[in-house]
Parts: sequence; structure tokens; C-alpha cells
Amino acid sequence: MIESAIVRPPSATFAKGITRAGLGPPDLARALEQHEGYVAALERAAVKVIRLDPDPEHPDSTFVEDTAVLGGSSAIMARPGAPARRGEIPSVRRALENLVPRIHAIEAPGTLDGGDVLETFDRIIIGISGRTNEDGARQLARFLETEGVVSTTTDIRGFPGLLHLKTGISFLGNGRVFAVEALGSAARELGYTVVSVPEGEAYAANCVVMNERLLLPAGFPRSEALLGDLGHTVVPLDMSEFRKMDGGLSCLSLRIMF
Ligand code: CIR
Repeated sequence: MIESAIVRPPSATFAKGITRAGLGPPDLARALEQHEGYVAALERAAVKVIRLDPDPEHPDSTFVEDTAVLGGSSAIMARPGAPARRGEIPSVRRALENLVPRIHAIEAPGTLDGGDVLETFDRIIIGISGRTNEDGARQLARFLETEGVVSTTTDIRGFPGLLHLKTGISFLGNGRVFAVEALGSAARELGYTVVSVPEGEAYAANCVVMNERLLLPAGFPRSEALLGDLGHTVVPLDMSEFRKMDGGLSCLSLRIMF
């Protein structure tokens, strides 16, 4: 059960963030509307939403998921692989200090983005990527171990289309993952049942089960039908402006289970 989630609306500098999407500049007014829609969907899924103030100093700060990992009764503060994003950490840490009993932090030379960390029912999978290095993954695994949480790593550096692990895979519950072709075999080897993302719908791979609902980017009809047929109550959300900044649906919230 996801009890609460931290979010942060995009700020006036949103368009200055890092992107290689090549989809043109985002429209801030639309992004704010889409963010409101996202928050409303969280609230309808019985999640208590904690809103941080927009942070114009850090254009990518709306992607709060990248700043921390929740594991056991602790939060582990990330150390983003993109140096421009490291200043996002202190304010999220202050918010978490009121919410979780223990806080750890990834330290140099380790780097870790929360988008590379996939929480599943029995373990956490850490992706080694262009943003998360081996040292960061090792530090995270150690912190998780002290919290009694099992983790494993997978290397996604050979898949240039994937910014983060969760760009290409989401956990659906019941031992199932929704994954793009590139990640299917790794997931199968780890024992998950793979539901393949339909061709041409890779952006839909990043979705989030939020209690009784499944939040999915809007505009991916085959994914919507497939996940609906599996019994999910699918809530499509317009994500176009976040996609322009390389953001997936999951990265707009830092979800807390306790
Ligand atoms: C970045 O490149 O860091 C941001 N523009 C997008 C981060 C997206 N994060 C995520 O999918 N977890």
C-alpha cells in the first residue's frame, strides 16, 4: 500500500532541463496542468500527496523520483549521475526527515538516480546505467541489506534508448513486469513473468501501480488494452510535456509505503 508521495511541480525554468528526446521545448502551462492531473490521480488512488515548492534553480527537480530510494524503514538519498541535478537532494532530504525513521546517502564516487531502481515484491533491482555507476549500486545494495531488503543489479548500458532502468520496465505485481524487448530476457532470468510492451509503445513501459490503480501514459491504446485485460484499472495520464524532457510517469513522484 502506497501511503504517501512527494511531488514537486515543474518551475518556470522547466525547459532548461536535460533532454535528448528531440521532441521540442515543453509548454509550461500544459506541464503544470498535466502535473495537476497526476496529483489528482494519486489522490484518487488514496495517496496522501506532499507537494514541495517548485525549484527554479533546478529545472529537472520535478522528477523527484530520481532523488531518493525508499527501502525498509529508511530513505537512501541518491547522488544523481548528472552533476546539475545534485542540488535537488537537500530539500527532498529535509522533506523525508519528517517522514522516515532513517536516512542514508550515496557518496562520491558513487552515483545513483532513483529512476534506475525498480521495487518489486521480493527484491529491488538496481540498473547500472549512464547515470548510476557500479559504486553507487554497491552502496545502495549495502544500505538495503542493512534494512533487510534483497537487491540485485542489471546492466543496461548496452541499451542506449534507456535513460534509466525504469524507462523500460515496471513492476505490475503478482510476479509480473511490463517490459520492453531489451529488458525481457534479464527479467525472465530473474524469475519474473514478462508482459511485453507492444511495439511502438515503448514510452508506456514506465507506468506505476498505485494501490488499486495502474497509472499509464495516455496515447498507448494497445498497452492500455493489454493491461486492462490483465485485470488492472488503468488510468491514462497525459505526459506529453514531461516526455519532452525525457521524464517518465514514475519519476514525478517519490512513493512512500509507510
Ligand atoms: C534528466 O535527464 O535527468 C531529466 N530530464 C529526466 C529524468 C527522468 N527521470 C526518470 O525517468 N526517473
